[in-house]
Amino acid sequence: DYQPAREDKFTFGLWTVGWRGVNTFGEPVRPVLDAVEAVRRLSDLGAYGVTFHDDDLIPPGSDASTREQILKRFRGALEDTGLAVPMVTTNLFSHPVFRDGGFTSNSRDVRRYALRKVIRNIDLAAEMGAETYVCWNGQDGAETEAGKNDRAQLDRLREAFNILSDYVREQGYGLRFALEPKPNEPRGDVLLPTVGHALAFINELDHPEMVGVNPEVGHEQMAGLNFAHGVAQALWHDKLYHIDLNGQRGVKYDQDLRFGAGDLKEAFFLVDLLENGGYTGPRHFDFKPPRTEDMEGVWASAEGCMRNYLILREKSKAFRADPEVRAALDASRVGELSVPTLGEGESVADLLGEELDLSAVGERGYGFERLDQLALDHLMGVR
Ligand code: GLT
Ligand code: MN
Ligand code: MN
Repeated sequence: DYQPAREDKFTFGLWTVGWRGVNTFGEPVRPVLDAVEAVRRLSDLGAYGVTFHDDDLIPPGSDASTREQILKRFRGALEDTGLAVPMVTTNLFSHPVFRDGGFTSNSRDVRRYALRKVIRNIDLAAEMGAETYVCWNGQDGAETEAGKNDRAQLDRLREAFNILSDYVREQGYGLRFALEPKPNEPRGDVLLPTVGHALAFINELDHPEMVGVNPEVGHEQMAGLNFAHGVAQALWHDKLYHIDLNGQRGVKYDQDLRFGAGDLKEAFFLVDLLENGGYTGPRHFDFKPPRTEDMEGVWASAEGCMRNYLILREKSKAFRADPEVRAALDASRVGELSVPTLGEGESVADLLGEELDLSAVGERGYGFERLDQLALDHLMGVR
């Protein structure tokens, strides 16, 4: 009956179910959601954990005693429900001071403030037992070219992660960072626009082993890229530290639809990959319930994210177990790609001594259409 269980590891950002439905032209449509209420409802729905930005939980500017009070209530709700906090992140985008970004603002004082804000929240993340610290460069980017020195911007981003990695090591925290790429929105062009850019950037850090990626379905699709392929490469590099699941329909503004809405076929292959590709982290939903919804609709939307994941997981299992699919995989030579091109003990001399029957092999078809149709048949529920 697709009832989520804790071991499914479904997690939600407080900012998702708590999103009040503002958009560029419209005011908020829903009331403020109390974090404790969010924890209780998510627990009732079968989630495993919650995640948050510092500001989702503690309004910026709160004094120390208010902060303590809020945290006490929140911890109480976590204890009552048993929900975990596997990931925490920082809001470096809402306040006007971040209008030119956080770690890469042209203003040095803003960059120093951004680092302080993150460091303070890292302490809280560690205390809550989080394993992953997500960094989304929300406002780091540009609308113009002349106003940004791109090389200096990358230097400052690297400096920030070197400082933060040193801090985490000095404190002995078990945290790892996960960079979240996005091609645009809110900036015209956002820094580290895709998974590929982020992976390349990580190699330039002092502690690359402490930094991975947190790809989001819609963000890669906004760039017209295939999300499942991006995630596969992140896994190949051992860099899939976390993931943001949601839905997006093509190249347009960031829709943050519930998981499964949007490109359903890519969602199927994504679940297939996560379930079989060695990813053991949380299945984190980062969606925004549409503004047409009241609070009941918000919970229906959250439920839908998990339900769709579970359905797709079942479909993927059935697809992999289907004897016709196995035969089709063989016919498509899918397994052959895992065989090294040079055999053990072989050398280039062996290659050079070989002939390929060009006309015969040139006629070889790969049968991908039949195989892919079997996937669609499973997905559409006719097999
Ligand atoms: C914001 C954004 C998300 C990021 C969050 C982490 S905040 O809602 O749309 O993609 O994951 O900062
Ligand atoms: Mn996200
Ligand atoms: Mn998004």
